[in-house]
Amino acid sequence: MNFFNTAREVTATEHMLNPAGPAAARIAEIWWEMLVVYGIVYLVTMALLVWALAIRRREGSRPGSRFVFIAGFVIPTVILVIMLFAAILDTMELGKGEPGFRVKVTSHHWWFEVQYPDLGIVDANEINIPAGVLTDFELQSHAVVHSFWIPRLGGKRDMLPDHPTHLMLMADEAGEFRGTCTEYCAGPHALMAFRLIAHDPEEFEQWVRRRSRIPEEPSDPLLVRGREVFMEQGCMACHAIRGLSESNTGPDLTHVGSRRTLGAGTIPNSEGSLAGWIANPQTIKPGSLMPRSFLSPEDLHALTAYLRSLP
Ligand code: HEC
Ligand SMILES: [Cu+2]
Repeated sequence: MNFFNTAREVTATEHMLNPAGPAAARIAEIWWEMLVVYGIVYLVTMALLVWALAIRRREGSRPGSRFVFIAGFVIPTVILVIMLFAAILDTMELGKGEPGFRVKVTSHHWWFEVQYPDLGIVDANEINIPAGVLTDFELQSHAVVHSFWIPRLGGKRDMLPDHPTHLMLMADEAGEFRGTCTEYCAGPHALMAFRLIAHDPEEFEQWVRRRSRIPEEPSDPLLVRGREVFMEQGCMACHAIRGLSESNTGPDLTHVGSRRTLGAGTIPNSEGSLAGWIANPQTIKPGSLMPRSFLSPEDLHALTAYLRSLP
C-alpha cells in the first residue's frame, strides 16, 4: 500500500524500480542490466588506469598497440552495440499487444483532461482503469508539449499538440499510482500531477456505474443555492458539470465530489481545501489559470457544499 496525498508528497515507493506492471518491470530490468554491465566496465577501466600508472616508470613493460586497440575500441564497441540493440528490442516490445481498454488524456495548462471514449465519461486529473487489462492511453496536448509518466507502470511519452501519441500500459494488480508531467511546461509544472487508480473487475464496474450518472438536481436549499452561485459567479464559463454547463477551459467538475485531490494533485480534496481553492487558487498553485473569486462566506459555503455533493 502506498500513502501519498498530493503532488508535493512523493513517497519512496513511487519510483520506476518498484514496478507494478509488465512494461515497468521490463524497463526496471533493463536498468539493472545496464547498471551491472556498465559497472563492470567502469571497474575494469579503473583497474587498467591504476595498472597503467604503476607500469609507467618501468620501461619495456608497456602494452602493445594491439592491446589498446582491442581493449579500448573493439570491446567497448561490442558492448555498446549489444546494449543498444537489447534496449531497442525491449522498447519495441513495450508497444505491442491488443488493448482491452481505452483512455484519452489531454494535457492543459497545468492539468489533465481524462476521457473514456467507450464509456462517454469525462473526468480530470484522475485516471481509472481495470487492473490486469492492457490499456491504450491516447495522449495529446491542448497547447505546449507536456509528457506523461507513471513511474510504477512504465512508459513516459510526450504529449504533443495536434499529434496523438499512444502508450500501452497495464497494472498487474489493483492499486493507486502517481503520475506526473515530466517535461518542463513553464509555471506550475511541478504541481501538475495525476493519479491512476487500477480497480478489480467488480469494483471497476461499480466505478463505471457511478460515473455514468448525470448529477441530480438538488432539492436541499443549501445545494440549490450552491448551484445558483456556480452559474452566477462565472464558474460555468470555464467548467463543465454534466447536465448543467459545458466548457473545458478548466477541469470537468461533474465528479469533483469524489476526486481525491484538487489542482492536479496539489492539495487533498476536503471541504476546507476546496473552499480555500475556490477563494484563492493562486496562493495554493501560483500561476494556475483559475482566477480568485470574491464570494460572501455564505455563498462560498453553499458552493462548496454543492460541489462536494457531486457524485
Ligand atoms: C477563467 C476560467 C475559470 C473560472 C472562471 C473558474 N475556474 Fe476553476 N479552474 C480553472 C482552471 C484552468 C483550473 C485548473 C487549475 C490547475 O490545476 O492548474 C481550475 C480548477 C478548479 C478546481 C479544481 C479541480 C481539480 O480537480 O483539480 C475547482 C474545484 C474549480 N476550479 C472550481 C471553480 C469554481 C467553483 C469557480 C467559480 C467560483 C471556478 N472554478 C471558476 C479555470 C477557471
Ligand atoms: Cu510539465
